Amino acid sequence: MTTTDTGTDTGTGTGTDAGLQISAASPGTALDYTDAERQADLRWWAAANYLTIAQIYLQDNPLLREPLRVEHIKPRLLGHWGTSPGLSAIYVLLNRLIRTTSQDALYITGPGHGGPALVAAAYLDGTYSEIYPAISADTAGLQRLVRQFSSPGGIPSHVSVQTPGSIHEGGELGYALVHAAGAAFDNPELLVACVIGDGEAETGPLAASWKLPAFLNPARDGAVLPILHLNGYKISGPTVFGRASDADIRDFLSGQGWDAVFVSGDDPDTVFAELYHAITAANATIHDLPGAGASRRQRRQRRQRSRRWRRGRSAALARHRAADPQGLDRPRRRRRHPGRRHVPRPPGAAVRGEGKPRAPGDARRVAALLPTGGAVR
Ligand SMILES: Cc1ncc(C[n+]2csc(CCOP(=O)(O)OP(=O)(O)O)c2C)c(N)n1
Ligand SMILES: [Mg+2]
Repeated sequence: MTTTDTGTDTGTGTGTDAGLQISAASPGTALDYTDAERQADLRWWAAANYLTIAQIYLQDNPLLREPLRVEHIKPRLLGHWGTSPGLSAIYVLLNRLIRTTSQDALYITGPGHGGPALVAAAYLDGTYSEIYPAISADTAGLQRLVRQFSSPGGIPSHVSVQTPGSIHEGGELGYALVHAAGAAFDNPELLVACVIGDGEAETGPLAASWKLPAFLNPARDGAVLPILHLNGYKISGPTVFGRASDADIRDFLSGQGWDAVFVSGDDPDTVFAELYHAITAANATIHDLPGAGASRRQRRQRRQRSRRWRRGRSAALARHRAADPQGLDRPRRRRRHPGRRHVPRPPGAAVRGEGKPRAPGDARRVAALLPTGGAVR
């Protein structure tokens, strides 16, 4: 569990304990992070931040090649800047972790209006232009990128189905952590890093999700790494965690089963170093939990298999995109047999067995077990 504050000191929350701290409660070994790597990451982050703010404010002159005029600014702004720099910082640090360790990872972002940060990241790594060739990597494409954001007929201010790689429509706060656990269950190879806004943390579903360690099994499930983005605000209003002391936050989270590590500061160079240290050490700690996953050899073999599968899938998608450059007509997936979908389950607690999840049983057999009329209470 890591908290980060890359913004200004709010005088509350992590701000009460000045400077950067890495909790001694994190025994995992952090990865090396050279000055050159950090400078490269900071340059990528600056570009992502520029693209993010350009999407929010600009409708023309996206590279500011001429002096800014009022007609370059969108007439109606939607979304806000608050969370995006933190999301982009974690994005680039996770990418470095993946490149260094081949760790399978999923990034879930909960805080409000973080969409432009993820779109900026996909544009910078080339995925956006690959899927939407009209949003090309030149000034004309950039112009379209900034115009489409939060405009009628364009894309929303949260992560949406149009965002490359997204698995769930955003917009409604509260479900980040429970989705992270859902992805990690029965997926022992996976690291799910999940950013939670301090505003989102006040929603009912998220407040209840802190209990997840009770349901995660290190031997069978992947690692869930929640990252509480404690910027002190929900849009413009103060947050409860933002007004709490570090000690109170630590006590609360530790009572739910999490081991809190605090990173705070307003100097990007230092925060990047400390945040990378915290994330990679936490990942190492989770992998070293007693009973965690399979042996290193088995893990490596599984990773290789999954990479081969992904390569095959990418090749199939590339063939499809070549035939359909607009990228709008996705390949249709074969539907499952209708009798196998939404099967009612008999009353009583479900027991998750060892090994792979299995398809639900035959609908008629399950129906026969139900009380008369087939109603499930
Ligand atoms: C369930 C729900 N309630 C309210 C909103 C409206 N809303 C959008 S962003 C936001 C603030 C979220 O705060 P935080 O997660 O801390 O993000 P930050 O403002 O720091 O970027 C709110 C209340 C929403 N999207 N979903
Ligand atoms: Mg916030």
